[in-house]
Amino acid sequence: MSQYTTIKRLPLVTGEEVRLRGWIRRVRSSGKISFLVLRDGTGEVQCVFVKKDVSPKVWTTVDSASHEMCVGVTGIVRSDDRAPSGVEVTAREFEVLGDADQFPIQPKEHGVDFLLEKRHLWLRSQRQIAIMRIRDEVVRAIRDFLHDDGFTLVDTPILTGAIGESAGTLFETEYFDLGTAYLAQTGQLYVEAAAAALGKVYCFGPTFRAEKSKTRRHLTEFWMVEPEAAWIDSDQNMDLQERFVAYILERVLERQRPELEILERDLSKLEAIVPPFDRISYTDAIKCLRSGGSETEWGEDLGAPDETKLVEGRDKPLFVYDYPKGVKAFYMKENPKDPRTVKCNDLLAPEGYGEIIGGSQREDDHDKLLARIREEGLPEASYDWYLDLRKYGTFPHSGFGLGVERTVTWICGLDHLRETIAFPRMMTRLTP
Ligand code: NSS
Repeated sequence: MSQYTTIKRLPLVTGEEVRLRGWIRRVRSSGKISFLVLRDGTGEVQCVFVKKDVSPKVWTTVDSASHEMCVGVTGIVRSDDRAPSGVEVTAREFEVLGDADQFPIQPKEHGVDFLLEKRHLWLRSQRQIAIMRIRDEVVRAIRDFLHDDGFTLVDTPILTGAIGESAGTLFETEYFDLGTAYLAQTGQLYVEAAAAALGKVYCFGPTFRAEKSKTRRHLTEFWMVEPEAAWIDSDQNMDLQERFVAYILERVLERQRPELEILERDLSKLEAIVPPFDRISYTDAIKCLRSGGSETEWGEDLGAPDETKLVEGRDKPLFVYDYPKGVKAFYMKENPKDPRTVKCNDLLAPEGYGEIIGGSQREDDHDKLLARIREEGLPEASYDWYLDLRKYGTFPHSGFGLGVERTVTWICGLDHLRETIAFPRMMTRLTP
């Protein structure tokens, strides 16, 4: 028998002899019996070695086995009601495929800096595996929702010639004879062009911001999905965001419950989130904050403490809409009812997780957009093509960007963004 079986398949072959391979999650021995938990990427199973039933050579090897070794196990599958997977393996043969002498991460408390240093090995922990699976489900839910809703994926460039969001957080690199290229902060300007071709589009990829902040909400490289749709205004844009977020949550709750349980996430908090979500204007938000003692004045951006205050006592995410022009990007549509503000929204997650979405209706008036580009001191020539969209068949359109890591942080109930991506990039971390 040379074929290997996966752990996931074991419940289908109870009573049979199988060969497994994987890594040792943990191993403990009483001197007469050894329990070894094996992980193979499809699941985990306990393998039991009884000294008197295996050869002396097998017993000696098992007895000296340590966690995270790569090993092969042969044995009989038995159903076992106490085991999480419903089965365990009575083992007969054992071989070491890859040693793991002195595995750096031991079953004890390690500081987070050490764990980040060993991120390539830390990924094997049960908690990190749960987070990666939830992230994967979030990403799949995003794609499924958009596909089913009639959006077409359009991949946008990472090397760009125009500033997408703000000049303050650009990564630059020399680009042959053409001067400076910037790593994309957003694909938005490009999906706006594609929306005039396809109606409903989205881009989904890594985006880059040279954030000099060391907060728990900022990465320098993060993944953002950016839907963009023709004909929808700011209110309809919020309707779309609401349906989108509710769908993502529903999918994770439906398919990744065991993973959420590993993370000890309070599921009732996530289950409570069904549309509609409350909406409050920036102006009302400021009133509300100031009456609660905040010093933030009308015209200033909301800080993280303000955001936390606003969602206090709320079970669902909260939309804050129509911010002052001065704190938002140049491309947002001027509010006809109050030109000091723009037609935009942030979506704040509950429990103090802060902003997970930024969206807006786009300025579709050529001259107003040009004036904004000038006001911001942006290099006009780089926006020629973007202004063309307002010269040739301009159309009302809106869109938004949802940050994957912020969303996963909230869904998983984590303290910090850094665990939601396999290899986080922050101001102070470029390796592994
Ligand atoms: O800057 S945003 O608010 N908006 C945009 O980039 C628009 N161009 C999106 C659009 O309308 N197409 O960023 C959107 C989201 C924000 O709500 C966060 O969830 C996430 O992107 N974001 C980040 N996540 C992690 N780290 C950093 N530094 C970060 N910056 C934004």
